Amino acid sequence: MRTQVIIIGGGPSGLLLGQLLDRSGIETVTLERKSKAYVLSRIRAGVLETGLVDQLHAAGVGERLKAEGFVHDGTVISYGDTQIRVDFAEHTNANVTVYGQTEVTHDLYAAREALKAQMVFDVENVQIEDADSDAPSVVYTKDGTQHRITCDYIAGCDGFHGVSRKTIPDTVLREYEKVYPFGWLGVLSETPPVHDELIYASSKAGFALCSMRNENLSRYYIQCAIDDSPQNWTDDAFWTTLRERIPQEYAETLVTGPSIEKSIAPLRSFVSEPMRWGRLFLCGDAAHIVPPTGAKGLNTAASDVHYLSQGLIQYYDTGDTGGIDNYSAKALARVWKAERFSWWMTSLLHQFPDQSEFDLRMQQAEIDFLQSSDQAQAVLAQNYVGLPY
Ligand code: RFL
Ligand code: PHB
Repeated sequence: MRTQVIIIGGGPSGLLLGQLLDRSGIETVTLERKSKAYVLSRIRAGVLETGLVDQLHAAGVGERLKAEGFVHDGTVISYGDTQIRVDFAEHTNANVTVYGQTEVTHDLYAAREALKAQMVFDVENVQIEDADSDAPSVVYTKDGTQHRITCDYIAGCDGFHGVSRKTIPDTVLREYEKVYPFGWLGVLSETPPVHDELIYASSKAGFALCSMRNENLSRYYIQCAIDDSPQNWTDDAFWTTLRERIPQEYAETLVTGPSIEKSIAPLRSFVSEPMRWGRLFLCGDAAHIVPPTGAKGLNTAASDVHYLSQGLIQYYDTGDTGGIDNYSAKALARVWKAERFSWWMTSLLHQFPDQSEFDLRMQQAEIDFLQSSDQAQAVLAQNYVGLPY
């Protein structure tokens, strides 16, 4: 079998890329290791930059997002007794949309199916061959039978644990990593959000985040030990800890209920360079990871998809490889800025096990500066709503 572009991974990056390419008349095949139901059961990001929202509209999947997404014009940063509302609208003329990654993925699957896109689920032993030649191919096993697809290009959209990045020789790849000494315990509950904007809260006992999905679905996170497990946390213990970490006015009005999902995510900053090797391109979590503080994971995956889809469309329309040749450099320039912002938000708002009194004073000084400076708030707002593509 032969196609133009093989997409490895049916997460948000792979689905969005496939949809944008197929709508431009480029033939794709998507290979996904898991089932569709499994991919849709993952609860992850919730905040979409306008760049991603625009791309979802361009991909023909903006309708439900427009009807059901919530536009947020600001966020609350709380540190001890200090509360700062950062106004995105005032500082940037832009906003973010609160709409879960699960919903984005659901809408993209519906659109892929409507286009009769070629998607193969439950594939095993995916191997990329000859990516550095003019005749690359991908081999995989499905129901015990091995298949081979030849192609022009391969998009590695298979997340942090995928095969794509590992295919690039060590002599070519450079990896940069920072692992944080804590995780986030997240809870989803069918309760009204405690506030109509997100609250990023740092207290002496650790970080907490109040987020949401809709009027009756809340997403809360608390900083936890890196080796902690969701089974160690009863719902009551979670709510008590959350209340201790958020400003009193919200602690008093917080509506609690049974958790419908509880999971722990580790926090990591990671970048691998370059994002292209021969005819293989890395996209999204396959190439980089951010800690979730700042909500940049899904959004950075989306900017990669933008650069790559534009480059491939340019190539298939005109034969010009300029866009794909610049892909890695362009994508990485934006990735590193998202890495910086996520690292900064994480460093500012968490309790670190080895934190000294000096480190605490640095956090406090940073918060005081943020509170007193319009420019500092503008910088936060500009990064939070998303840097231009
Ligand atoms: P994904 O979502 O990991 O999708 C990759 C897909 O590739 C499949 N796959 C393979 N398919 C075929 N062959 C193979 N060999 C394969 N290996 C893997 C996988 O099954 C999967 O379906 O990457 P993508 O598409 O780049 O999307 C990136 C986003 O999902 C990610 O950046 C964000 O969700 C990150 N993230 C969060 N970001 C936020 O902005 N806010 C959050 O609250 C937030 N929470 C999270 C997160 C990521 C998490 N991970 C990855 C552990 C919570 C978690 C737990
Ligand atoms: C979420 O709603 O899951 C969420 C929102 C903002 C973040 C991280 C996660 O920074």
